[in-house]
Amino acid sequence: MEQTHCILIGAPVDSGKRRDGCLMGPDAYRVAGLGEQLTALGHSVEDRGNLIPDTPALPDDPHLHDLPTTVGWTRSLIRAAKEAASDGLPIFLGGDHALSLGSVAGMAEHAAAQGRPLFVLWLDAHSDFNTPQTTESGHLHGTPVAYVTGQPGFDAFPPLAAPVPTDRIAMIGLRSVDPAERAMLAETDIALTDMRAIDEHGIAGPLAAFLDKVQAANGLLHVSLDVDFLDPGIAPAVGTTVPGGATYREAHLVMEMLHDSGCLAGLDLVELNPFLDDRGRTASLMVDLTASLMGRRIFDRPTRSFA
Ligand code: NNH
Ligand code: MN
Ligand code: MN
Ligand code: MN
Repeated sequence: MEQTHCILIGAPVDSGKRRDGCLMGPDAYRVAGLGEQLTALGHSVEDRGNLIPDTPALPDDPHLHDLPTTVGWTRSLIRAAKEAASDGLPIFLGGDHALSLGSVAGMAEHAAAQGRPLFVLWLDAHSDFNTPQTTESGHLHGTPVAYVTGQPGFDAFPPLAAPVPTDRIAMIGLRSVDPAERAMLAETDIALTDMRAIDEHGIAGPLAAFLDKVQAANGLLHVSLDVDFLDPGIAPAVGTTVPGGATYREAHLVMEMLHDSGCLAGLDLVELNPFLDDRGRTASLMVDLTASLMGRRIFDRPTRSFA
C-alpha cells in the first residue's frame, strides 16, 4: 500500500457563523484517534498543532458576522496550505467551513506552482456559493466556493492568486441551496449532484465521472467534507443539520472510490461541533471516513458473489 505523509493542521475557525463550538473540532479529531488510525494504515503523520489567525486591521461589516476574524483565518490558512502541500498531504481539521476560503485558495496556488490543475470535490448539504453581498445570514461559512472561483464582492479578502475554474468543481449531497445561490449556480458549469439524483441513480456514477476528469487532466484533487453531507441520524454534531443526507455506506463508498483514484492532494474536515455530539460518534465517524479515504478497505482485492 502506498504510504503518504499526512500533515494535520488544526484550524479552530469559529467565525463563519453565529453558533459557537467548531473551535473544539481539531481536538475532537485528535481524541477520536485520527493520527493513530492513519499510522495504523502505514502512513506517517505529522501534527502541526493549531493555527492562529492573522489579525487584520479591518472594520466590521454590519451585514456580515465577524468579517475581520474570517479574513485573518483566510490569510493564515493560505500560507499554511502552501507550506504543507509541498511537504505532504494536508488534512485541515476544522473549524467551520469558512476554513475553506483559505485551504482551497492555498491549495490552488500550490497546484498552479506545480503546473497542475486543482479540482475540488464539495461534499455538503449546502452549495456554499453565496457572496458577501448575496448572503442572507451574513455567515461567511456559506461563501467559500464563490471566493475560490473568483466571484465578485470579496474585496476584504486576499486577492486570489489562482482562481479555480468552475468546470473543475463537483458538489455532491446538495439539499439546501439559497435562491441567490441557485441563480448563480445556473450560470456556471459546476457539476451538481443533489440528493434526489443520488436516490434515483446512486452516488457512484457522478463521482466516477468527476474522477475520470481529474485523472485525464493529471489533476490534483482537494476534498472538502462538511459534516452535514452526512445524514443527521448518523452525524448529529453539526449546527446546520439538514434531513435526508448521505448514508453510512454512501459516504464510505465515496471515500473508497476517492482512495482508489490516487488523486487526493488535500482534505478539509469541517463543521464538526463537538458540543452537539452524542458520545463522540460524529467525530469518530469522520475519523473512520478519513481512514477509508486513506486506504482502509474490507478486503484487499475486489470480492464477487459465487456464480
Ligand atoms: N446557505 C446558508 C447560508 O449562507 C447556509 C450555509 N450553511 C452551511 N453550509 N452549513 O455548508 O447561510
Ligand atoms: Mn462566532
Ligand atoms: Mn459547508
Ligand atoms: Mn453544509
